Amino acid sequence: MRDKMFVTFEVVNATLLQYQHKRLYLAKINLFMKILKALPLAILAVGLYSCEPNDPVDPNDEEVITTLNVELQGVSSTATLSFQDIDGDGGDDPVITVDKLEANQSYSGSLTLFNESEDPAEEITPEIFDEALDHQFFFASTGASSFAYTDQDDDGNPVGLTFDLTTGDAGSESYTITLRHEPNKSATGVSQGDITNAGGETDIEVVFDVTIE
Ligand SMILES: [Ca+2]
Repeated sequence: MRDKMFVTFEVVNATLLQYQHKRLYLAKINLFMKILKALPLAILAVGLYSCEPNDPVDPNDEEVITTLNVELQGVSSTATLSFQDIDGDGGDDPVITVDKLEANQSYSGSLTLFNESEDPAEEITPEIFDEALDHQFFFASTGASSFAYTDQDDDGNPVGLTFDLTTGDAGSESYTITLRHEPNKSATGVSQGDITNAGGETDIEVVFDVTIE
C-alpha cells in the first residue's frame, strides 16, 4: 500500500515536472515571438532616426517669396499679372506688370510663386501645394470682379493655387491677392474666401491695378 502510494506520488511529481517544463518552454517561445514581433518596429525606428536630416527644415517657417505670377486663361484670350520684388520689403520698388482684361469675361486662373533671391531661383508653388492644409490665398477686388476657388486641400477646404475670375464691366479695379500661412480654415467665412477671421501669417500680399475694357 505504502509502495503504491509512493509510486503514485512519483507519477504525479513527474507529471508536475513535465507540466512545469512545458510552461517554461511555452514562456520561452512566447518571449521569442514577442521579440520577433518587436524587431521590425525597432529596425524601422532606427531607420527613421537615421533618415532624420541633419538640418531639419522647420515646416512652420514662412516662405521667402519674391515673385507671384497670375496666369489667366479666358475663352478667347489670355492675360498675365506679375509681381516681382527680388530684395523683399523696402529697397528697390517691386516690378509689377499687368495685362488688360476683358469686361464680363470668365478666366481660369492659376498662380506660380518663386524665390528669386536665390541663385538658381526656387519655385515655391510645389511647397505650397504639398503644404496645402497650411496655406490659403485670398482674393479681393475693389470693383465688380469676383473670384471662386477651384482647388481643395485634403480636408476639402480651398487653397487658391487655381481659381476662376469673372470680371465686371469696363473700368479700373484693384485686385489684392494675399497668401496666409497657417490660417484657420474652419473659421467663419474663411473657406468662402473671406480673410477677416483667417488669422495666421501673411506670406505675401500683392495689389494689382487692372484695367478692364
Ligand atoms: Ca523691394
